Amino acid sequence: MTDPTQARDILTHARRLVIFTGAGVSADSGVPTFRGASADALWGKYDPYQLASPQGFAADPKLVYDWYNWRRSQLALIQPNPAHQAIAKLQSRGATIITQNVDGLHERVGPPGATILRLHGTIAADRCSICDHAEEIDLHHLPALRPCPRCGEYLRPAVVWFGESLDPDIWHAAESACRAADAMLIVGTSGEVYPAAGLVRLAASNRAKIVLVNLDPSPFDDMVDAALHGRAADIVPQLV
Ligand code: BJW
Ligand code: ZN
Repeated sequence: MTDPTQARDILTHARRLVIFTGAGVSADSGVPTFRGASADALWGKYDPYQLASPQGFAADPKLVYDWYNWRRSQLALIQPNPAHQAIAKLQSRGATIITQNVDGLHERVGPPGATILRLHGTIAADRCSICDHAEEIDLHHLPALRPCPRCGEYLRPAVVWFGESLDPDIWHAAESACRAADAMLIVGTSGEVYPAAGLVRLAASNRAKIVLVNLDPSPFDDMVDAALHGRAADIVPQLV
């Protein structure tokens, strides 16, 4: 980790702080990331287009649904880590959280009722692609693949897969927050997935100061004001 003084300074003086998180913020809770050097990284072991695309679900709905249930069963056992807790402190001081994560860990520690802009949906619900019927999922009592009670299509996890559009209201709220931000804290994202990764450039082009916390090098390293490489659960609490 390089000197955190400048990063702390940026966060202390921010008036409109946006926190942009990815899978790395949950890695210290035991949630596998998608990419990165870890041997557990999901896309190192599984094919993203088979398991996280509408075409993959159409080809083998049970395979995809069971894979999501496996991830749900992992999530039922894990807890938020000190990075989520530190981020929640910033949130209670007015920061906006934009997350790519579907794991719900920010919500578990954040101030009750606080808004979190979940760009890629939630794993704790199913929805119907045809009629939009949605059902919450209890992570401790997982249902099997089943048809939509309204239209008969298979219900699928309420996440955003490759080739699918993000919820336009959430996306526009995220863009507005980034345009208005005077500082951004990025935690634990490879910055490879769009349009989410474009939010960093949007904030930077509106002159926000940017602090990055990530284990591995990322495409944002050269455009940020302070880059701290290491584990989120170690570094983020030191900045807050
Ligand atoms: C730590 C740490 C520790 C580890 N502490 N740090 C070119 C070709 C083809 C397609 C495209 C293209 N350009 C753009 C696209 C479209 C595509 C895309 O971006 N593809 C790229 C991969 C090339 N995007 C989309 O399809 C999006 N929709 C869209 O664009 O709609 C318009 C459109 C329609 C049709 C055609 C084209 C465009 C939707 C993207 C949906 C992403 N979905 C997933 C799965 C969600 C459900 C689920 O969870 O299963 O979302 S993929 C996966 O990646 C997940 C994540 O939210 C997302 C981002 O990952 P994230 O969070 O950055 O995690 P990692 O694992 O990548 O990185 C973790 C980082 O943490 C690493 O850097 C580590 O170093 C670090 N780390 N431990 C701190 N302890
Ligand atoms: Zn339906």
